[in-house]
Amino acid sequence: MHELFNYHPEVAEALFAGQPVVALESTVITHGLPYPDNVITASQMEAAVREGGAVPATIAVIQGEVLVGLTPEQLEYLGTRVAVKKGETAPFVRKCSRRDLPVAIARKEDGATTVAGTMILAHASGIKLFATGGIGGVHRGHPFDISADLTELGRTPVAVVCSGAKSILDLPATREVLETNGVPILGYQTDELPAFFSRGSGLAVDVRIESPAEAARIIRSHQALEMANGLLITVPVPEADAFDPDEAESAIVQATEEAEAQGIHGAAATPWLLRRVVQLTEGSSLRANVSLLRNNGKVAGMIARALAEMQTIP
Ligand code: PSU
Ligand code: MN
Repeated sequence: MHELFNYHPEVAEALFAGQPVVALESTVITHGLPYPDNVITASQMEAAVREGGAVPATIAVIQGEVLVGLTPEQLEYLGTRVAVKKGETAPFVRKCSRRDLPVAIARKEDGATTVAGTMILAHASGIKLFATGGIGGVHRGHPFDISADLTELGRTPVAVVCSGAKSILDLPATREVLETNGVPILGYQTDELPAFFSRGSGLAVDVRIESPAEAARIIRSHQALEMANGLLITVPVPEADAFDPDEAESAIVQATEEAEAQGIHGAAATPWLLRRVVQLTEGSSLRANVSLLRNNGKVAGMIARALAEMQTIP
């Protein structure tokens, strides 16, 4: 645990006792999903982590304070902040990747943590597992717009459970950067790297695993080697809730072209594209999004439990 962070009592107790804990990010709440679906989904994801056998710890910054584990009131508060600064009085939440965390904390702002930001705070707290929907990657047509998530995965030892990345990104390039950074891509009951809304991307994972115990064994040997990097565990969206790949692709192509025409890039690109894809698909992509978030929470909970069980065996 970190002495400067504020732990939810249940999370503090679990960490102290060596019980399984799964970190959850907050950018998906503030920048990834519309209100009130964001708050509802975040609490369903917490419930799914419990169902898997672990304690959920949603991570965020509120008024400059790092919170590890949120109360329902804090979740609602974050879910109703606006993501874009509109004037002095508008509630604003900073999207916090690695570079943003010191700024948000020093200025006592509200901050939502990305995959990179959440990995940093989870690791500082002794949390080994982290569940989310999709990671950032290399943007299509912008080979130098590489998400800090990929760099973080190369230098922070946390296992990230996700459904790959949205094809708003250049997935082959994203995969190459992960390889360069030494990040193994495990496919949970899949041979293919999932592409968020759809179960496959046509790209191979590095290794297929079948069970939470198998994932835990790989994390365990990664720990034994004292490697500094992270691991990626990719889980396809549940079959019944997958979103039609062609429909997803055409919305993504349109959104990407519009972003290009409007000159939207940098940190604003991902949130803008996510919002636009939801609008273009009239919310029908939302079902897949909610479903995979819950499922990933549950799988991460099961892996965290398997890992905690292994660690108690002498
Ligand atoms: N992809 C999604 N949903 C999300 C994000 C990515 O499908 O909510 C968020 C995550 O928090 C991720 C961040 O870490 O966007 C990546 O932003 P950037 O590309 O600016 O690094
Ligand atoms: Mn970027």
